[in-house]
Amino acid sequence: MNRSLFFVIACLSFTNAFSQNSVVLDEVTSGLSKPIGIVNDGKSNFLYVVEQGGTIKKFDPIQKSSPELFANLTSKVNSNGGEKGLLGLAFHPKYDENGFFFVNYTTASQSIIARFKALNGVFDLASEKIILSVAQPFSNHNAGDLAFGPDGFLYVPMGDGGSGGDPGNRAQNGQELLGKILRLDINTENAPYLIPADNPFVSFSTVKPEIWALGLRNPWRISFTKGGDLYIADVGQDKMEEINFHAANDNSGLNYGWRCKEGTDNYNTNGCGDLSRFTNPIHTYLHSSSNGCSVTGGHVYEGSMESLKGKYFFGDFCSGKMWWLTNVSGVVNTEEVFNMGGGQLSAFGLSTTGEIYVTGYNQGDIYKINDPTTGFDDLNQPSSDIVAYPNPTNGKIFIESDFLKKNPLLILHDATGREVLNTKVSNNSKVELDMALFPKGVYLLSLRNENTWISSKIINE
Ligand SMILES: [Ca+2]
Repeated sequence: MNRSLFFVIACLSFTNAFSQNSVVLDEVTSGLSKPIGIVNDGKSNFLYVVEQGGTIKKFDPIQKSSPELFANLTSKVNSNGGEKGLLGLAFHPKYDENGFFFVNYTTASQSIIARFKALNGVFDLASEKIILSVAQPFSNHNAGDLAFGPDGFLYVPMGDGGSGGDPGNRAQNGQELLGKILRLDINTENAPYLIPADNPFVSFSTVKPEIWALGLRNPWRISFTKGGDLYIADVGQDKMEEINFHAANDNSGLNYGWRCKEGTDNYNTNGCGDLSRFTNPIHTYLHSSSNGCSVTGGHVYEGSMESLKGKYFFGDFCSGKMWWLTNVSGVVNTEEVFNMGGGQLSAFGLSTTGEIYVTGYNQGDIYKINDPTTGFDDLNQPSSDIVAYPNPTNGKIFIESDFLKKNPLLILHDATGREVLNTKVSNNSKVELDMALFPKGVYLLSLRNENTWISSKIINE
């Protein structure tokens, strides 16, 4: 070992990590402006962040890279008002072949769903193909998410047009696209889109054929599981927030009840007929200073951490609370797992490997949801490639590894899984850490680059 490469980390960079009981959040990037969507491209490690003002930035959450501009749509987007802007993004299932991605944005008076092209990752603003434009009578309730189902069709949740109480009765009107989820076949060059032949209302004269589901108010984020189940978070009026469920392969054309019902309560039943025909949410929570006032739908965790598998994560923008929901054979349970504080939790996102990320809207940060023990559980590769001494230590500890020459990230997790140190090592074979700066306890030291990691336990006495 070349002692001349002796390197002291004089300035420890503590990352901004939250910690509570059931999950921990580790910051993976920062410096964003009003992030309201986190999307993967189906192939790479990159995550793409939708910024409400009209830009899409991408970063590598494993490398924790800084966000870089992917697409600038600010010339198209009108983001005047809290609920307008660039609101949704979905990559074509064959994005790596055709470069197509789809966005949902507002202009002064419309919602636009459009396709753009980024061949080899290079965005072409002039490639825009308008798929659908829908007039918005009010500035709020634009929903705006986009998602491809496992069936390859594009699902478009639409808000009820806005104001309060759905004054135009749009969500229950089958001739209106507002207040619905639409299902479109976008694999055509001869038309803006095609109607999938098995859409539920193709043979109904009273309901537009694009419609997949009815009775929604402001569905703020939808998510498919790998198996095709669909979770729909619908923002309530004054009383309650709701999570709705749509089972895979059900194309019966469900009606989720708004404005006849708000959650499980009746709201305005004028002209609603038999109320039992509506599909109730699988979970609601009442508005309160503790619970919040505006649901943010997330995803079912299908990544690598065993303790999180099968749990649907969602939260509330007003309170910042995050819950997970289990839905086993129709038996639904929820548990509060985190509190980010109000004004932060605008969106959840999935990586290609099923890991879940969340936005810090006000702060412009993105966090990865981790099991508190993940620092120990997912870093189980042999640690013989790291020599750490003295160990246990009550002060300085020296870390030697050939891997240090590969410019890895050096990450330290405490016993609760909280990330307490995250710093880049540059071309060194030996690092000195001053553990006196940290509380006593067991730590997991790991060295990571994009391909691999190694780790070793450290005891701080
Ligand atoms: Ca409802």
